[in-house]
Amino acid sequence: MVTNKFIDGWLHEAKELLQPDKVVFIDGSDKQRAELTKFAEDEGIIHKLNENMYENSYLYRSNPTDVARVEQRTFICTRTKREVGNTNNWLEKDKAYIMLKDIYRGCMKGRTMYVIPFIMGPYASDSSKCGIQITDSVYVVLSMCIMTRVGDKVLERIGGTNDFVRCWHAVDGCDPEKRYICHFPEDNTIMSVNSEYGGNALLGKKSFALRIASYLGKNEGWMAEHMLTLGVQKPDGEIIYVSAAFPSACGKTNFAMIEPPKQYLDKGYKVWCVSDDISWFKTGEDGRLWAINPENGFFGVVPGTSDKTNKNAMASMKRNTIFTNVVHDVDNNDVWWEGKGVEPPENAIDWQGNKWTKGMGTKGAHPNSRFAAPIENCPNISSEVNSANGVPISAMIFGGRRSEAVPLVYEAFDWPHGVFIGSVMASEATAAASDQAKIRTDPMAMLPFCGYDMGDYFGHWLNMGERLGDKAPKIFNVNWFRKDSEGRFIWPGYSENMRVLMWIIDRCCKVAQAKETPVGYVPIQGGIDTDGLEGISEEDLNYLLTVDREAWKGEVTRIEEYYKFIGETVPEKLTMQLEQMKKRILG
Ligand code: SAT
Ligand code: MN
Repeated sequence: MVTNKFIDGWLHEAKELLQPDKVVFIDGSDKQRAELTKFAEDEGIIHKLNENMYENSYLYRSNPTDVARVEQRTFICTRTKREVGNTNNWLEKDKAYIMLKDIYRGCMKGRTMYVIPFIMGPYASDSSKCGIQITDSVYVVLSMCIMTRVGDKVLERIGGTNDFVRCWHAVDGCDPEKRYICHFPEDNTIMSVNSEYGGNALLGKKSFALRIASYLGKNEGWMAEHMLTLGVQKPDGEIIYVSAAFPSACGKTNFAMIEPPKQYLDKGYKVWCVSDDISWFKTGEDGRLWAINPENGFFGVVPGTSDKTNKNAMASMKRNTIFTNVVHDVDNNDVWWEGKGVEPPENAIDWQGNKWTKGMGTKGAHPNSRFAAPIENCPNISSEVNSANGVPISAMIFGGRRSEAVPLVYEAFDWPHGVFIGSVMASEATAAASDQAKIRTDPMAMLPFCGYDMGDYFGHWLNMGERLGDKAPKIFNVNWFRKDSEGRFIWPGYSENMRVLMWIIDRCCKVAQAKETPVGYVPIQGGIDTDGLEGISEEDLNYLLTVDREAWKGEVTRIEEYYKFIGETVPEKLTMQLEQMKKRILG
């Protein structure tokens, strides 16, 4: 094994503090993974499911207090608050180290410390970055083995350098009062304690690939975004790639794996999934923006996933998958969840481990129950997912859950206007975080994930656009969630979102027309292909594409307040965008 004084020194410090009985290095071999899986099964930590339904797949039930990200307890720790701004929780970094070390002290006594070397991004890519996570949770080890590329090969890549993120993780009784997710961007360090939930504990994911990486990206001239990436292959074989940012639990995984409606398939269209949650972008030699997926697996919301809503996700969870907090169908040793599209089992255990029937009126699966599945399981995974350069991006799409005001789709006038649109996007609350307001502004879907000041982050987006010039992707906004006066969703969503995606692709290829509105360009009448689309009238569609000036006056107020909240770092170019929009709306 490679010797590295930085790794040795850090692990020595960790052992002294955590005092584990035993240290186990995760080498990335199938043999070791099978042994750890067996161990977890024997200990009753995970439960093996019916092999005929889910091959080598397991059910895990979390501590009932530990089911989502905890934004109130997530901190960026720096010297001064200026670096993190008003949208992040801040702790002075020396004080944070002292507090965390007090919690960590001796917490692995009598147990094993696992050491997981992992890489975010393909081995072949220069853009990829390495980390090492220590943890005492075998569930976290097995989940990391799905979500990231792990093992000895990563240590070889790190070589003798200090170029790795130090990821501390421990579960010391899972006490919610002592739960902290802390990031030290200046020190390439993450410290997480007392949660095993994905976004809090699989530190390659939100903590590294977004919070630390966004900070590195700003300093190094690239971008880490909460975005899916997909490619639409046209009948002539050309593939156009787009990326899209939606807040957690707003359908990124469904959109990334979208199954086009039949008539598109018949014509020869295909969609390829590159990433369902996070994309890293850098400018390529051709001057365009290129994306890689830093992850190696999916950590998707389970409820609502069915063959109808996301066939590819259903196929992705068929093997080597860990389900967390879903219903156990005891007779069939199967799993079930609300929205699976089949009747619930008679003999069932709910996500908290209690006997459960539908008639009880409670949810059987937790609304934020999840599946962790290897990316290679996905039937429409892109052949570029392991490539060194990634894929060139033609469009970036923002979106959220908005029952009012926001049109089905609109296009920014140019890059700065697109950055403005992203900077003020908002969404209604979901179950992905436990402490959300009803509707919140969530810039670029990065509110919980940006590792530094939000105004500086907007500035970085503007700078990237300047660098890209006329090669910059076009920017769009979508909203699948507008409701009618009776509170019903108007747009059918899921597969049918392909129709909106095609308008976006056609705009990128300069073959679709648009008309100008105060908020951006929208499709002209007949611009969205409705061939074969049922249950939606032309009137509905017109309504979905209208800009309601009255409602947008409210948006202007919300945006003004939000920019005030971010403070002085909001770039002047964006306050100018706001003024211009205000004029267009107020007339
Ligand atoms: O919990 S995760 O952060 O991994 C999923 C999400 O909330 O986006
Ligand atoms: Mn996410």
